[in-house]
Amino acid sequence: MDNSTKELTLENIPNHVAIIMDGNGRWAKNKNLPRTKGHQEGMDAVRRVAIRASKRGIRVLTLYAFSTENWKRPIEEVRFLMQLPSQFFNTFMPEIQKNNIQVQVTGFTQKLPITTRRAVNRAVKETQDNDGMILNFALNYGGRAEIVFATKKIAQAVIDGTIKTDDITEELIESSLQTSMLGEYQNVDLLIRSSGEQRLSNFLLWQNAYSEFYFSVTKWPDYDGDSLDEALLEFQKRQRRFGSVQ
Ligand code: V07
Repeated sequence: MDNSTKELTLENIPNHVAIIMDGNGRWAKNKNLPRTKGHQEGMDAVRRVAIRASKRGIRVLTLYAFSTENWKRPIEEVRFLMQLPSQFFNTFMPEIQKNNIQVQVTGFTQKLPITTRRAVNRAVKETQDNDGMILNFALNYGGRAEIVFATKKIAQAVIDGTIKTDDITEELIESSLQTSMLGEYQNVDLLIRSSGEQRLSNFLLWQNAYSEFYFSVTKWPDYDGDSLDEALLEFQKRQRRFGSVQ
């Protein structure tokens, strides 16, 4: 049977969806606007996609907001990016609460400017009792740096005698990563990247080991709930093919 005509169902929704929100700069350039305008519009796409994801029953949505490499960008751009988290919550906190969304953060957050850190920590605290979707922002995140950090922590535990070498298992490594608070949903089921590039770019290296990859040509500021649905439908088609005899 041709399953290309099938519609999105509420079964087979991926638990953990992770998105590389690419194409903000290119979107702005095409419109002769400053890059910051692309980031600004990209923030509204975050709102649209988070609400749709929560309505679809996704348990965790992880968004790559700022990588450890992004510090190399011009200082004015970095400064603009660093005030986006507080702007995001000033504008959208009522909608986050109304949708029972819990905010989390993954990455080297101690190295963020104090104002950014405060805004994020406050949002995490204000939403900690919500039991709907986890909206997890990867902020100052790098996959290799995360693994190096976890490795040092484990090595020190061996030196201290708290654990033996044989206690190093996949489970122990997972519990040492910056996504450990996601518990049973720590591993990604569906990875989406917008704007046409087809690379992982150091995003959740361990956690993407078994995920489905979906690439969209839509630039992030144009991404919306229906773009997410297209990715979910493709995920379901692949699951059905995987489940059939052929
Ligand atoms: C950022 C907008 C989306 C496109 C990608 C780059 C620009 C939302 C946040 C954010 C982060 C943490 C948080 C709440 C909101 C954000 C940065 C950039 C650095 F707790 N969008 N967005 N952070 N962009």
